[in-house]
Amino acid sequence: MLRFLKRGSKKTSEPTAELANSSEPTSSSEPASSAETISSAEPANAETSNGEVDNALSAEQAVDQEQAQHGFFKRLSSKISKTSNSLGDGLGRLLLGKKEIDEELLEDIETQLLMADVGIDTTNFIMGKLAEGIEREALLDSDALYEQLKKELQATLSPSDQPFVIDCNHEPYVILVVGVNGAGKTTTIGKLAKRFQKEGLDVMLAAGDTYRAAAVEQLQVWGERNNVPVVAQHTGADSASVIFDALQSAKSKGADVLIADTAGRLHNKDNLMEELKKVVRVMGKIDAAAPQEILLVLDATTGQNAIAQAEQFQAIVGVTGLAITKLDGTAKGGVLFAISERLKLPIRFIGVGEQVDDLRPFDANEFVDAVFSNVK
Ligand SMILES: Nc1nc2c(ncn2[C@@H]2O[C@H](COP(=O)(O)OP(=O)(O)OP(=O)(O)O)[C@@H](O)[C@H]2O)c(=O)[nH]1
Ligand SMILES: [Mg+2]
Repeated sequence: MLRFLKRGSKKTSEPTAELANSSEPTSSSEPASSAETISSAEPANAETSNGEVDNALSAEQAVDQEQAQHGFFKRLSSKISKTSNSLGDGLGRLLLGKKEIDEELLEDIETQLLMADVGIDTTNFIMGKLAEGIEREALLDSDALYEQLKKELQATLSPSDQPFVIDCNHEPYVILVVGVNGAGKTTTIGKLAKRFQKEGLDVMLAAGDTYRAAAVEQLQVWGERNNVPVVAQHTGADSASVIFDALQSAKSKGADVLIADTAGRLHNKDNLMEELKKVVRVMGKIDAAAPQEILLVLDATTGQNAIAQAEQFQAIVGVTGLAITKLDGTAKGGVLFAISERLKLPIRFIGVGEQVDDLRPFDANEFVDAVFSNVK
């Protein structure tokens, strides 16, 4: 779940000043009116002196919330159906029905994990844990093995189960989004902008991908769709300077969140990776603590290569969180377990489609449950 650490007193003034830079958003894309609409559309935050109405509302909201949760879970299960077919259903078929545990069964489990891209190291680790249980005679048949395997998979993900928290003491809270070409950075930014906006936060975007033709326009389209201002310059401009301008602008307007896009880069190209260091350094001139989050976007369909990418980005700029995209398009969602086991980095969000609502905060138990949701 998304959580926000609220400032002691939330500012009341809406941004009104025009941005100085002509390349910055026009007043028509200012968030003021949308911010008003959003806060008035959030009954949970409404203050009322009538306690009864309050209680009635919260009971109704609790039911709504539960239904929404159930709906989300069903959607998640169907979105990651390729992974659940290969991993969850595959393991279910192998294990359920109180079969005897033998070498062949253990080998089949191993193969199933490897096929779902759990990775050799993580698979060995999990198989080792199961072998311990068998030796201790704690696991006597395949049903027990199945339950234990689910537990081990959940435990593997637990270091990454750290929800994204926006600390509103930072004004703005800056998220720098990095990753290789086509990983889904810009799409994830669009989805995040919508999500934060729904939570009543003033969001600004920085079009820091000045490298790829049409990258600026792509972000602007997301901005226009959601009525979120986008600070941009022309293609070929200095990325660090665009992001610097955006941070200055976000500060002066009192934005809650600034999300900065960057160019996709090969993780093994030193000069491009150096550019990212510059972006971080330049931001530090305005706010020593910025960026508050360096969100690395990884494409799940790239499998084990995602781990190599993460290690490189981590070494250069220090990744603080991950968004793993395209889990809808692959049977290899098992890579999440490998990523978590190897990197121990928080997985903040998972992308399960191209639409704006196809982004979910990552919850380890929910993910494992969704993987095994079809298993009876
Ligand atoms: N199926 C699916 N497609 C996605 C998801 N996230 C992004 N995409 C698609 O992946 C493609 C690349 O996404 P972008 O957001 O442009 O990727 P990028 O990292 O910004 O790419 P560059 O700017 O070229 O570095 C687009 O066609 C997106 O629609 C996802 O979760 N699921
Ligand atoms: Mg992009």
